[in-house]
Amino acid sequence: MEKVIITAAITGAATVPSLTPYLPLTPEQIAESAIDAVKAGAAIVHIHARHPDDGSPSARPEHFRPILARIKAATDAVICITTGGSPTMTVQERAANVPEFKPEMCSFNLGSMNFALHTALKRHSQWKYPWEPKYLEMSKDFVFKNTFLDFEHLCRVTRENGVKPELEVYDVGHLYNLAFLVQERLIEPPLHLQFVMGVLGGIGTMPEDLTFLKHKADLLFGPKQFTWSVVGVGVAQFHLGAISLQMGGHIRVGLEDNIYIRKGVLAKSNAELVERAVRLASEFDREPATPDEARRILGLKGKEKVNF
Ligand code: KMH
Ligand code: ZN
Repeated sequence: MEKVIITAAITGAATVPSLTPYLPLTPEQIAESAIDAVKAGAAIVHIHARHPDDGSPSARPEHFRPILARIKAATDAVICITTGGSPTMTVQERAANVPEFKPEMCSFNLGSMNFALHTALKRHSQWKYPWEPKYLEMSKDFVFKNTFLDFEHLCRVTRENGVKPELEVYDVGHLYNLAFLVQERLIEPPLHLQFVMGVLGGIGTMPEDLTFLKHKADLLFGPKQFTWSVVGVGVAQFHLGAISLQMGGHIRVGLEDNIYIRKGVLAKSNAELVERAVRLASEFDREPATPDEARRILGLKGKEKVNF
């Protein structure tokens, strides 16, 4: 079977600092965690930025640049910058880092949806930063906006800057949104799909949820027109990763989406999560792809063509 591309999602915007002491927050911590994740076998690192003073999510280029430069200097990894940002950002703010940094990849969220994080308030009551409980509570009435006008903007900036989208699919309707973008020639195959499973507001984490999404993608695009990866949110991350590995898919792990190395045990780093993914892959006779093998599989432009 083809090599498996392991993506490490380093810090994200959904995991708030008080949920785990191991979440990288400062630019230095985020960069070093990504470098260690690459050493452990990740070919792609998926990067969000945070305000250095309180760890709150940030879309500001000055918070991204030191992270990107450090990872590029220390590794050959493919860098995927988020355009999802956080619930407190406009779509323009979120997408502005694409023309700014011209990364090899960026995320591309394929539909508006509820993106509820407030359940964490039931499990936690001590907060390091005052923004955390407010942020979680606000998510109960938050719609993660990704309209067809937003898609047109993101299609344009990714095409103009040679950026390959990681197409975030949270539910089956998002595949139909994508089919429309392909039909309108706003986005060109080959596509790279990221099945994001387990967000409260999106599809669940049952095995049949995954096989259903993959089957729908096969019907809508044809199996040769896309590569695909799976990120399970929470403890399902490795259950769904195991199914993906058996089906020829790729896998995304990381503290952005899952703070546990196994049920009830906090992961101490992104590298630890990547190491488990590498072990799991070997059980299904799949080797981790190197960054350059990932570039070949995904058709990426190369790290010398980025703007950082
Ligand atoms: N953390 C995932 C649930 C993005 O960054 O644009 C969503 C995500 C999307 O990674
Ligand atoms: Zn993300």
